[in-house]
Amino acid sequence: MTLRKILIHPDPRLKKVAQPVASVNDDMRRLADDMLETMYDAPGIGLAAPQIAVMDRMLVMDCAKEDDATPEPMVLINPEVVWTSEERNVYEEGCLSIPEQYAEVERPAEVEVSWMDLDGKTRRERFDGLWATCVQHEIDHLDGKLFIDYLRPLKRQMITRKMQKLKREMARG
Ligand code: K1U
Ligand code: ZN
Repeated sequence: MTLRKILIHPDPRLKKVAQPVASVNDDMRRLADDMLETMYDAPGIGLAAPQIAVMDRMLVMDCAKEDDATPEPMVLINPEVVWTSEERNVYEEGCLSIPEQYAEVERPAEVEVSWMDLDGKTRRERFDGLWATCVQHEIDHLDGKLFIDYLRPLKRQMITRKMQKLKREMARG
């Protein structure tokens, strides 16, 4: 398994729509392992392939985040939201591609998602709570959308400027 570098906003690759995966093979399984390792190492509760510059529609997540919780890693290929609840939920979101910036985002409280698993089987499940927030945040990454795109333009600009400064500092070393 290999730790992959996470792209930091602003980066044109984070604004692109990822491509559907045709079939599951060993390369995809290795990519899933790398993504889970990268997510746990960050640490984070989700990661979408475009965040590591892979433009495939694949995401990983594990929202069982209590310290003593049993890990519940999930790998979703070609995920699609097939139902959303009327009820909405507000959660203070973060993003591994926008480090140390958090903001409240309102989304459907429950969603039903269909996807292909690593055995190539179609799965369908209803998510609520943090799992629902996380799966929507990750599917947005596959569509080139970031949580800051839900914010007022001024707040979004402020965060983008902070990230540009961070990237300049990181490049200087
Ligand atoms: O997609 C990402 O950038 C990962 C992101 C997922 C996410 C967080 C919050 C709401 C929706 C989606 C993160 O994992 S940010 C880090 C984080 O939330 C966290 C890290 C360690 C423990 C608990 C949470
Ligand atoms: Zn994110």
